[in-house]
Amino acid sequence: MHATIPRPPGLPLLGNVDAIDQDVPFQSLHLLAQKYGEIYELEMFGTKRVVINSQALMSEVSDEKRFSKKIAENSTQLRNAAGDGLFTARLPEEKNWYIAHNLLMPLFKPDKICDLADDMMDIVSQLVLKWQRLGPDAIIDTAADISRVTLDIVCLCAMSYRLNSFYRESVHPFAVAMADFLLESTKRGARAPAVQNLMVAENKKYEALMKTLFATTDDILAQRRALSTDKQDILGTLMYGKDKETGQGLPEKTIQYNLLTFLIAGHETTSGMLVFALYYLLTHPEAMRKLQEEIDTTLGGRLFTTKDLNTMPYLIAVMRETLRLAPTAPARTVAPFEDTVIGGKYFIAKGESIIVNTYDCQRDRKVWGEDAEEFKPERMLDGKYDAMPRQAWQAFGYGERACIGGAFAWQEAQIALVTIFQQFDLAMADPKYQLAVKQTLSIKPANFFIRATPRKDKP
Ligand code: MNH
Repeated sequence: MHATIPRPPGLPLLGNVDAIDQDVPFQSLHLLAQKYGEIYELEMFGTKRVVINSQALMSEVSDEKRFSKKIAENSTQLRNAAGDGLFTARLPEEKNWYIAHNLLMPLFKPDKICDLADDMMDIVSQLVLKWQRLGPDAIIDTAADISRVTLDIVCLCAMSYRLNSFYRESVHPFAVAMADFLLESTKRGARAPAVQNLMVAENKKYEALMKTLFATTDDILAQRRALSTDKQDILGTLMYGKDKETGQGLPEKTIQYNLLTFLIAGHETTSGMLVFALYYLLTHPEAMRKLQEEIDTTLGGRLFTTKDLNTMPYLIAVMRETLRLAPTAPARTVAPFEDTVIGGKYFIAKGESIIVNTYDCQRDRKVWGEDAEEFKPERMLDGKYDAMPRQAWQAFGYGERACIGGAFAWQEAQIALVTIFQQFDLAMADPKYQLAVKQTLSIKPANFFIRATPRKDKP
């Protein structure tokens, strides 16, 4: 006999649509996980999806012989901008994924990513200059400035294109359009098509957002063609790369989908991670002190170089612990190839959505102990990270469809955090700030303001 998977009560027609707050869906998944435990199911417009919340189940559905990534309802909407780009491609049928994946994988190897360090430092220096000039009294919108960094970095590193977000009063219009697009896509994913069709004004606005997004990629492509260079960055590789086996290149539309994919996937996730890291460090002064000490001891005031990558254990522990408690891509969806049973008793039909609630899976007390909810970088030190149960930490996903940008983000985060703490003492603008999380697909702290005082005690 199979065990019944608990299901929160819902309205007959809508199922459990009302159980999910579409402004912060991860928060609803989290609240339901606290109530129902390691597994529950939701029904939306007649389709069932199972949500799993434990390390054991996450580990089980990471078996690529039994399960693969599924482009579920919310990601279907993302396909309006990201189509058969890497993140939203449907496998095995969308062959452009294999072409783009094979072409780009070599560019994302750690030694290739090292070549991007100067460009990353270039953008981080712009943040440093800004904060130095603002001075210690200014109240800084942390997420806005960190997003300037990560968006400009991915644009410069992947496409050799300067957005120059630091030379604008407000966030770049492209970034605004993208955030609105992501938010609206999430909501559309939860609406019945008949309802969506009636929302004429919303649909018009959505079309306009997509126009803005594709206008940017048109411009990036036009600029590159005008240059007639053979630069082998991500953009050049997408435009001119040919599949080794078939000699096939990527169609224009798929190139655009991939450019938007990199701008979406490569920017908000990393900025969320950095803002969460600052939040956790500012609310854990002892961790902040240890980190600053490690940076000062290691570098003695000189600039961070690629030789310093991965040489500071406490820094790495802070980053891992940040992404454990706040995996900025807080969920992913898989489905089984065949009817199957998980956890030894829960029946899942072939093709049915299983939402891996990474956020809760990475807070599993069975793995991390009674203090699982607490920020403790120490639990990632001294080989403890390598010794933990299989696949207990999945902030970058798992397997064939795992994040391609892991090494990119890891290097970027080290450069940004080291440089910030070498240059500034940070403080929360409001010492009583209570963490509030906002979600645009990925998550980040909302309304988190800081002050940055240039350090007088630099080594
Ligand atoms: Mn990223 C896939 C998290 C930074 C580009 N990324 C994923 C997945 C997770 C993820 C989780 C898998 C999703 C799924 O299974 O459905 N990514 C992150 C996090 C950070 C991040 C937490 C930063 C911190 N990602 C980046 C950066 C880039 C990038 C930086 C690019 C420069 N990510 C991708 C792409 C994919 C992806 C592309 C899709 C890979 C594929 O399916 O082929």
